[in-house]
Amino acid sequence: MINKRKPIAKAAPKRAKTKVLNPLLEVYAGTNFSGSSKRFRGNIGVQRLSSVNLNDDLESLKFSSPTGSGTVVLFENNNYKGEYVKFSTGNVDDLADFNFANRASSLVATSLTLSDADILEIQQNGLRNNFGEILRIVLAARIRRATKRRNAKK
Ligand SMILES: [Ca+2]
Repeated sequence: MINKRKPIAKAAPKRAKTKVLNPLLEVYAGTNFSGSSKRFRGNIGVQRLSSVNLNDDLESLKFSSPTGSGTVVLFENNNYKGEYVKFSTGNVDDLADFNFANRASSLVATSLTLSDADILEIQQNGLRNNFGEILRIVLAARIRRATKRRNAKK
């Protein structure tokens, strides 16, 4: 007897694929893309790598952008301060080659090509609105939750 299969439910219409125009940054605690890692997509700034448990803990990275151009900047201190090193798209298998192993405390990744003047602007005035700042949002949410808890205790 032929076991007729149930008609397969029609798959939900696929969402139109969003155009991938965002750069993708992957950072690693070990050399050669090993160890703990974290992915960041989009034009973003990470004010504190400590928030993803990677403060002073980056040794390699991969950076790609659909436009083929872009900039990653690693900063020695939180909030884009201190010495920095910048890279265009590509892979860096050992940040020690740039004297920046286990030093980065904040970073910026963007499909824009940033000049040193642009970076100085970021260091002095912070990021503009066309950047996301993931960890500021996380921090704000944390503060909100803490305030709620305090109020609930009253
Ligand atoms: Ca640091």
